Amino acid sequence: RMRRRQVECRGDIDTFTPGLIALYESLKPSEEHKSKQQQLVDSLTKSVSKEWPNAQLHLYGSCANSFGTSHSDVDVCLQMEIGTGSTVEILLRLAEILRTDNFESVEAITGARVPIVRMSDPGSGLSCDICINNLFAVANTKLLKDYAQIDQRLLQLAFLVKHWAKLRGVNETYRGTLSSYAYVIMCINFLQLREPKILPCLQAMEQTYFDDTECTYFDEVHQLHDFGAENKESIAKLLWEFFHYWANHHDYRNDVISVRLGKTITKQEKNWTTRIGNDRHLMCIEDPFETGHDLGRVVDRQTIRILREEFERGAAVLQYDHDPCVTLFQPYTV
Ligand code: 3AT
Ligand code: MG
Repeated sequence: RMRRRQVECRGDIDTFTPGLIALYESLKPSEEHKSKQQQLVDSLTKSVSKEWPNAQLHLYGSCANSFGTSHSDVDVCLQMEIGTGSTVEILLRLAEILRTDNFESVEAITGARVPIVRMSDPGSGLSCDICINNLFAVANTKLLKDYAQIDQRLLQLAFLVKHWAKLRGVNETYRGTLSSYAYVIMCINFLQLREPKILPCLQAMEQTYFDDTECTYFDEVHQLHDFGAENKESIAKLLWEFFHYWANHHDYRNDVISVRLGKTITKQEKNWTTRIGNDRHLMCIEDPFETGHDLGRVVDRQTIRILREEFERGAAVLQYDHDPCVTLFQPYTV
């Protein structure tokens, strides 16, 4: 197993907490942004219900999981009976309708793992991804939202990590780095593993079934609002620990992080030891519901190096820089 480097955090780390909290506050979406989202949802609902009156429209992703910023797009899932047609046919028809209704840059992306229509709404200026019957996405959205209600340090940490990832250019799945969703999952698992724990493992707790799928878990999170109270770590300390974990502690060769189990498990247990097709399993992040799905599947030999260098940089900046709240988020330039 990997050599574990023992490093102590700098003594004055907590002095950076107010700056980080202020940054987090500035990233939260404004009321104006929320009303623009609603505007988009309203005009989309109008377009969709003309053709498919029984379709239900669900918001998923960061506009509904509480991890959204003012820069986040709107993710929509249409739930409908598709009868004999295929999802792709529906998406192509949807693209046609949206063009007729004057949405802009309408594009059907049908070759992706999750086929979508992407468009932008001139009314609100927002862009939007629409998928069909992707109930896993709706379920994982609720899971993230429920975790966020247990301890406010999750939202703070995840906003900062997402912001860092965007500015440092490591939030681009099409280039082999990680999705926003993967970063939030990494934050949840990290807080499940603190001592004392800051988050529980909702999927391992006794549950009252709120649906009949495998996507159920203990969701009465109002009972858990003081769960992490015994742990007094500040957000600056946690952010440093997060980078330090991914830079120096995580066992990339053997381990898989699992929010479902609230711990790390081995690649062996998941049969993720070798490359299968395009899934290289170099950095393994288990999806909480689609457990055969590795959220790090896009990471390759080159991008894993880039990611690890960025984690190291993050830890070093928080450890040694005199103004880490600025330096950490300096945009990456070549
Ligand atoms: P942004 O604020 O838009 O960056 P987000 O939370 O909307 O963040 P994404 O746009 O990456 O995140 O993804 C939108 C949602 O799609 C989040 C999650 O419910 C679902 N999702 C994304 N990637 C995956 C994945 N690899 N596996 C399963 N669900 C995913
Ligand atoms: Mg999104």
